[in-house]
Order: sequence, then structure tokens, then C-alpha cells
Amino acid sequence: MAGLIEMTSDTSLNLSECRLYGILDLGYVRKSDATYAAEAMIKGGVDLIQLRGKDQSIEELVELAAELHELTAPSFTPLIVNDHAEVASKVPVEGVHVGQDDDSIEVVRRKAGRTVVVGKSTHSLGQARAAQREGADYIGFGPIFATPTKPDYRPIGLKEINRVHLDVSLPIFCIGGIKIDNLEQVIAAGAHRIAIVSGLLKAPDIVEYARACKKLLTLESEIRNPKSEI
Ligand code: TZP
Ligand code: MG
Repeated sequence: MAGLIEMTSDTSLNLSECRLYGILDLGYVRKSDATYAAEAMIKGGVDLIQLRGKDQSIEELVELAAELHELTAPSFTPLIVNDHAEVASKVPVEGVHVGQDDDSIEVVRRKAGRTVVVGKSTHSLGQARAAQREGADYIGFGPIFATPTKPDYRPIGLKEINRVHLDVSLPIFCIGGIKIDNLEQVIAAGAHRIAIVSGLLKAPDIVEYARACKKLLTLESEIRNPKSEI
């Protein structure tokens, strides 16, 4: 079934149930604090964690991903590594995330050499539709707002969030400049899932910040899909 991936710990990852994606970007967190930040994300209810280390070598990422996976696996929190499928061939991470200028999804799957979740960053409706055709398991869609984490990109804004959900049936994680303070706005514009980097990592309390985001996202899903009263 699409989106259902066996996790190493004998459970499966259903992407459609994931709403809050925490990105552990080593531009914001020292390597020595990465496990602390991941632990806090998990405690706060983050559904997926991505390891993003733009200045790290593949060897360094392999080492850190292995360390983090020891921590994420027991809580069944999928660990996704950014940019480099090679890491997934050496560490039992659950997925790989690639951008428009990285390996194609087909190459990622081949390099990983096993079943992994593959996500793709998209920055326009056209790219979002193309990622679905290319066989992505989920997409990132953004930046919604301007963000210092990805400074060279023109923000998409809120208006296209509805459209992308009509055109693309994959799980869509809106990303870019999303904070607890504008999250309700993003949800009202049609987002069901979000990814956050600096909002989470710069929060005075990562656990509480993640919990607050998760609460808003969960509330949205309950309003959209009310449980039948029996
Ligand atoms: N892709 C689109 S925007 C972005 C990425 C990786 C950065 C989002 O970072 P932040 O700090 O949550 O705005
Ligand atoms: Mg990339």
C-alpha cells in the first residue's frame, strides 16, 4: 500500500497519519546537542524527524544518523535523512528526503538498496505535481513564508495551499517560516501537515513548542474528520 513502509522495529509507518515533521538542522543545533533536540521532538509528539546537515560529510551524517536512530527507533519515530541516499544504505533510517537538484527518486531508491520512504521538496504547484508523477511518497511544499533557513527562495504564500491539496494526493507537508504564531493561518489556508525547522529548534522549550503545534494540527484533523458518535 502506498505510504506504508515497514519500520525496522516490526511496525509500519503510515505517512498519512503523520502531521508534524520536525527537521533537525545542524545549522541551528550543535552536533553534540542533536540527540537532546531529537529526544525533545519525540517527547513533544513530532511524527517524523529529518536529519539535515548541509555542511556535514556523508561519513559524518552516517555516524550521526546511526546515533539518532538508536533513539528514534524505540519510539517508532521515522528518521529521514536529507540529501544523501548513501546514508540509507548504511544506516537503517526509514527514509531519504531530496530537493529539486538532488538525485531523482529512482536513483535514491536504487542507492538505498531497500524500501525507504522518499520525500521531495517542491516550490511550486508544477513541481508538486511532477513529484507525484515521479513517485515521491510525500512532498514538502514551500517556503510558504520567507525564511532565513532557505533564504534564496521566493515564498509561495498561503493561496496555493488549497490548490496543491486538490492536485496532489500524496501527504503534503507545508514548510517555510511556519511558527506556532502563524500555524492557525496555515491550517485555515488548507494545510493538514507541516514541517518546521527554526521555530522548533529556537524555541525555549522544544517539547512544549512541538506539543502546541501538534495540538493545533490534531484539532484540525478532528474538525475535518469528526468521529461518528456511537
Ligand atoms: N524547504 C522549504 S522552506 C525550508 C526548507 C528546508 C526551510 C524551513 O525552515 P524554517 O526555519 O522552518 O522556516
Ligand atoms: Mg537537498
